Amino acid sequence: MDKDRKWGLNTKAIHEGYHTDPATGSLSLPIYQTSTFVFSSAEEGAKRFAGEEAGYVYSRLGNPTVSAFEQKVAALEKAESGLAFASGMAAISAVLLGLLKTGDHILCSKGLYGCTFGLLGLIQERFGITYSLCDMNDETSIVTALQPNTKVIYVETPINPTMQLVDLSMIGKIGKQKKIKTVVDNTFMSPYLQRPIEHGCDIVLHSATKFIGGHGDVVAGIVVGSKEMMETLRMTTQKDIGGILAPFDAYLLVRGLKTLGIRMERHCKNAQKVAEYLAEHSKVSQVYYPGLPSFTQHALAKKQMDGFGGIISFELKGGYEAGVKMMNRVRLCKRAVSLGDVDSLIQHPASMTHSIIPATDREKMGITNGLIRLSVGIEDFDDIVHDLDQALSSA
Ligand code: LCS
Repeated sequence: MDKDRKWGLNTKAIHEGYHTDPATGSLSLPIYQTSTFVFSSAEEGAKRFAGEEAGYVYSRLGNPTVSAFEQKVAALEKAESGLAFASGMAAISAVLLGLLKTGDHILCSKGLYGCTFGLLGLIQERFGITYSLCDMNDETSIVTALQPNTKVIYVETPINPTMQLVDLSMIGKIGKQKKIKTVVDNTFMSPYLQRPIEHGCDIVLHSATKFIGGHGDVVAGIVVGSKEMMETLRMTTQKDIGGILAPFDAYLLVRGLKTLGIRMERHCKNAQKVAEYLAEHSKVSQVYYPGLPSFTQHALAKKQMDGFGGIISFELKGGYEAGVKMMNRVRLCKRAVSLGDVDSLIQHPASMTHSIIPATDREKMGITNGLIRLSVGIEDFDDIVHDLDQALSSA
């Protein structure tokens, strides 16, 4: 590709990371389904192990199909380098264990995906790496919550499933001033809608299972950041814990990414209309969607997001019982966890994705028993609303 040109995100999503196999001319990325790579001589093998010569060695340390995926996401996020993992949780644990040691502290956004919360509890109990949650509404609340041993600020924005936002420029600035690494879980937005590195944050990660893959057929994670940080993680927590991505899964993700732009535009368009429909519905008491002017952080959403995404959370006037009835009546929307698929998915955070979090902590995060999360797919809008309408009539 023309190195001097600043390619657009859609072009990068299609072309970055792989440019026609010179040996065969294959347009599509080859799946290098191999565990190991043959050295042309003993000396070459020794040089590769010593890091004196570039080249593949063993698929836990790098694989060409996986590298193509890593490069594509790094380019989309405007990062120097990327590292792929077997799941979003493998990515998060590799980052936290790679950056922190016993005695360090992590300052987190007020809400987090349930298993991230579970991981934080585990590393606190077993390894003495402590954490605390902070609403992060303004600079003072963050600076006050920092501890002398805070080494990482870790945020989701929007937060799963409450949809609350964190100001990325604000945490990027605080991180730089205080020399604390800022880590952003960008799963809900995808690099098409939000690029935290542009706001001064250090590391961005995703559950690539979601919008990046987009088709509900792969579980994966990706981390991007500076070349130096990614090399450190590659040679420590990725190499020695080993939660690597399989070549076939990397192929599916590269394929999924080619349509990221058009998928995200459609997710945003559908979700905006569904959020407006729900906000007007007589049985709905609250709708949390950053694209609604009534959303408390709508101005921040417009500032840092290029679109409002595909996820909506809402509460019904009839609370939990009404929610169960509604969820049992959907026909087109699927009752399933995960999000960001082309299919619309509906789930109940308190009893499903966030059930690992004790009820009192869940309530502090704003995850009520009546909250329902809808990942709006790219089906025809009229069909989604038809399904929600008939399901809500029972609630
Ligand atoms: N980060 C966020 C924001 C997530 O939503 C998830 C999974 C993860 C990390 C972990 O990624 P995984 O290991 O599953 O690839 N979220 C899920 C959810 O909300 N429903 O099912 C999984």
